[in-house]
Amino acid sequence: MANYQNIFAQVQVQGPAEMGVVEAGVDLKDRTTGTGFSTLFGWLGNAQLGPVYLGPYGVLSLMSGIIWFTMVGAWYWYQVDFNPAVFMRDLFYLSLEPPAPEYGLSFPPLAEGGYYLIASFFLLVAVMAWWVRSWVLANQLGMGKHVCYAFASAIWLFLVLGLIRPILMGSWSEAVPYGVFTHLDWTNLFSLTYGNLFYNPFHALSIVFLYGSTLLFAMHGATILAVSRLGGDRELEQIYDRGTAAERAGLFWRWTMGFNATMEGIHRWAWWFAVLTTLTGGIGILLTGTVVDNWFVWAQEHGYGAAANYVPALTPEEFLPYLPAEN
Ligand code: 07D
Ligand code: 07D
Repeated sequence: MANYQNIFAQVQVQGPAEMGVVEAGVDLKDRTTGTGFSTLFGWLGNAQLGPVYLGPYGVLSLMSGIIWFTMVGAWYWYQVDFNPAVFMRDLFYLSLEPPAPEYGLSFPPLAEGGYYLIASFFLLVAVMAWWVRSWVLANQLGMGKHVCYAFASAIWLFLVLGLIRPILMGSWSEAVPYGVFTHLDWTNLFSLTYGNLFYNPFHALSIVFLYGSTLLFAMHGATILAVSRLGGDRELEQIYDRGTAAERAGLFWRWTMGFNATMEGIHRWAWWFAVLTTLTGGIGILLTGTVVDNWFVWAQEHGYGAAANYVPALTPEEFLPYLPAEN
């Protein structure tokens, strides 16, 4: 049995709550007092819940986020005339929309986008405060800032979509609406308006890294699970022993494709792929409408894509016999 202690077959040992390192720099007054244990959480990760270090930025972020969420929800209620049945039925279709183009970057009346701008302000504060928090907590634990920088890359795309690009375009109307399906409509319309985003090479790069992230995650996750029966998930022993699960994991890939990442390097691969998804994505969105108005035309001019030099497999004459006969 001991050989098979992996994510699916775990022995959950439970002792007193583990309160974590509290060396200099860790502010204990930010720490919540309560801890709990959950067998369900234990199956998914660590069974212990809490304590959490909230701190001023955590409180600011949560409060701001809740205000944004409640403002959006209240607007939805208003949209359905406070009818709970319609609210539930139409939840995914309801939307808080940005101001109309004629308002530019000015502050419109509340019901015509002013309310949207106020809600957006709270969302911005919530996301930024959460980012600061990721910095503060890493500092307290004496860690590098890799999580902060990775999150900053996501925030870069978020800021391009909702703040930087609308300002460059001179209109809040460019921002993304707050609705489940309406933000899909926005995404679709954005692509249509600017000549199909497939011809934006930065969209392509973003897709490369998004797909690449899933591949790397699958490879890494699968590899570690595959050697967990040899203790591969116990990282410490893996560092100083020969013939370990980690070494076999590396050898598996060297034997399979001639190259293997290192225990450290695989996490750099993962970090860069994830970060580059939103980094290149943000560049692509920033260029759209500001530098490039139509990506299809751009692609034609730059030989990106086949249509300009497209040689059909059949000439029209050759194609004629295949057309349905006229009655
Ligand atoms: C699994 C981590 C947990 C996060 C979750 C999201 C909210 C919003 C509030 C309705 C992977 C929590 C959601 C708090 C609720 C209101 C007012 C992360 C995980 C579970 N999108 N998008 C979704 C956001 C953009 C696109 C789902 C946010 C761009 C497509 C969810 C942003 C474009 C599809 C969602 C954002 C775009 C989605 C699931 C911000 C181009 C889908 C997200 C702030 C990038 C999918 C119905 C998920 C879907 C989906 C949230 C931005 C495109 C509602 C918060 C403008 C094509 N998006 N999105 O699991 O099912 O992420 O849509 O930038 O197919 Mg989106
Ligand atoms: C949105 C980063 C910001 C999010 C933050 C999170 C909260 C909630 C609450 C946890 C996601 C804030 C969180 C507030 C917290 C809780 C409870 C990351 C975000 C800070 N596309 N497309 C991409 C594909 C098409 C379009 C990226 C594929 C069409 C637009 C990605 C296809 C059209 C935009 C991607 C495809 C179109 C994108 C997003 C295929 C529509 C963007 C990467 C196979 C008809 C975005 C450059 C990401 C972008 C984007 C994939 C097709 C439009 C790689 C696979 C042609 C407008 N598309 N797309 O990580 O960057 O997003 O483009 O067809 O803006 Mg696309």
